[in-house]
Amino acid sequence: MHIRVINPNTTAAMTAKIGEAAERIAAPGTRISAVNPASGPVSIESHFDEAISAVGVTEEVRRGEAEGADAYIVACFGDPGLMAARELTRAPVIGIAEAAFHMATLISTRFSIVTTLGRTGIIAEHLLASYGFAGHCRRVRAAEIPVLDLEEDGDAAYQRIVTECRRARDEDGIGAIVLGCGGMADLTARISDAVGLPVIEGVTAAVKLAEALVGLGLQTSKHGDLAFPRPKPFTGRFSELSDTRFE
Ligand code: 2AL
Repeated sequence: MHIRVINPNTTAAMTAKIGEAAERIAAPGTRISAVNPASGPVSIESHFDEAISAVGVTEEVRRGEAEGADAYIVACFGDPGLMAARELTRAPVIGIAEAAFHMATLISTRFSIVTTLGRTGIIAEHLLASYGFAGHCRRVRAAEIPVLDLEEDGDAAYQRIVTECRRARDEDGIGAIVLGCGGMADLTARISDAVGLPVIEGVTAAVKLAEALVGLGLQTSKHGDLAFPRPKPFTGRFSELSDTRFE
């Protein structure tokens, strides 16, 4: 089984960390290939960053199709380009935010999210609403650390995340915590030990869901809006997509 893990930002060190976390949790016989787009933002912290990175996500899915990937993971907590990616393949495509939300509801009745910046927390609130998980999430908290501080200032970032997770445990009336950034993929066990609650992190959750879907033989439905995009002319910088038959 080949799972393609796409880090939508262009920071190779974060891609390597995400890939290692995915490999550690993957079943024997699962091959992980971790990639990131060649062009785009080095971190994703805004709607604008998400819009640009979504193009890169679709490009990486198309490359994965050429290599025969069995499943894809979109490894940024905003799940940028998730629905577009699903249109381009029959393989399951899982976003790390939706994976973490699903897992959290299976082991707790209420969870809180601890993410990087307040503004990305608002993006997470949009996702909770659009996915139908708003009633399960008590609070979205931000450690107020830029995404790349997780790479460059790891220990200070870790301390701030743990502090916010302890506040969530003590104040939110929750049973579990969801970590809200792909760059936190290596912190799950450490934070869970420090906080004493189940901690769910999306990259690892998504690997296990991808293995389950592939094992069940379940693929992305091509009936309805997730059908392959209709061939049509594209203009300007996207003209090479003109009349592409994605199937
Ligand atoms: C993210 C993430 O997971 N990767 C990234 O670059 N930005 N999202 C976030 N909420 O910090």
